[in-house]
Amino acid sequence: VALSGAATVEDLLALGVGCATGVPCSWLAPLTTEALAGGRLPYVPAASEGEAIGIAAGSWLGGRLAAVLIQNSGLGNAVNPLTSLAATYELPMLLVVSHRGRVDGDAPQHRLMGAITEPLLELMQIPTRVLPNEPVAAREVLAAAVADATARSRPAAVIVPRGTVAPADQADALPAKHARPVTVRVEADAPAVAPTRAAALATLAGALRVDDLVISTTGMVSRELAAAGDRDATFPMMGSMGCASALALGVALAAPARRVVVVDGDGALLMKAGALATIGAQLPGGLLHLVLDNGCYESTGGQPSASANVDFAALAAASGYARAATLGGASDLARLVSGFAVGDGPALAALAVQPGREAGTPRVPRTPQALRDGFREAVLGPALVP
Ligand SMILES: Cc1ncc(C[n+]2csc(CCOP(=O)(O)OP(=O)(O)O)c2C)c(N)n1
Repeated sequence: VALSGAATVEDLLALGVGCATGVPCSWLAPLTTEALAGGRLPYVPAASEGEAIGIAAGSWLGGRLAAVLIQNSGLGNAVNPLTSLAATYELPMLLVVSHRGRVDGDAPQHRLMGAITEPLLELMQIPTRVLPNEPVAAREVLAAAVADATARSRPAAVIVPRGTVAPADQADALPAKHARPVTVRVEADAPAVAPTRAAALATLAGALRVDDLVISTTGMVSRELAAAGDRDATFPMMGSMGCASALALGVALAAPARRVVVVDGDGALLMKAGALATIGAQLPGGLLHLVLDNGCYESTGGQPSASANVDFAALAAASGYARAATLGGASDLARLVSGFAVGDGPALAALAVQPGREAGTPRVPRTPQALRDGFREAVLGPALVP
């Protein structure tokens, strides 16, 4: 016996899973295919497993529990956001991990990861269950994992041995190129003197509306933005470098009526630039992606990044964003944020900022759990937060 993909997707829906994301594995293909074809469980194809963890985190913050469907070979790609995002902020998600290399005979590249999959999950303190191939028992295991994830607010994993899910037909329809407005590139008329990062963040803080949801990247960006105005609707990331835009995508898809602003660094964006294509494919209309480009990893001492030869607006435009702009200065930023409407996105605006920091900027003053709860309440309203 083997599980049917369709029935397993129904089980996930019945357990309250509202969204799936991941990177394909042939052993899990029936689930992915079913989610894509059935349309009952929205599936967001991620460019990397780490990005998928970011999307799942944002999805839950936006009110939709997510399942992350990945091959164990991609577990390594997910370690950073699992440890520094999901564990740090205590964010529930269901990991469905195929277990390649579990038994002899699989391809050589799966052998070592096959042997260390369960110990690696255990090292990350992620409770792990093996998915049985019998439907009733499988439903119980999935239910136990989801209960564990939600009751204890953390990722919980189900690992899937070979042959557990019955093979399905090949996914038939590849996504068509979506119809979208011609990308507008706005160049500043007269480049102004680049503001400092702190000044740009203060300008942003001043242009925000009360119910704007903001996600800021790890490092001094989050600290300086918090210093410019700590608010529940801002989620400062303290780790998971590169995952801010994926998390913002998860939020924007779960809360499509909201303006979602993500503040990225050049180094962080380049670390997970695949997310641009994911965002360009998903077209979250409320997403505004700001890149504060100081040409370096300022937070760790100003070491140069590779951004000097990168045109972030061109990169976003080429990735399917609806709008992309290179801003000339802080006043462009204020104008852009004031004028941005849900439906205009996804939009990216790159702003050159001076390297350097505001001396004495404290760490983000609230605990990760308080930041999580405040942000979720800002998305869902106090009545809806369990
Ligand atoms: C995965 C990972 N690698 C390295 C670091 C260390 N680190 C923290 S902030 C940072 C620099 C971020 O640079 P950028 O996104 O350009 O922002 P900036 O600090 O320049 O404003 C680095 C490398 C980290 N937190 N996580």
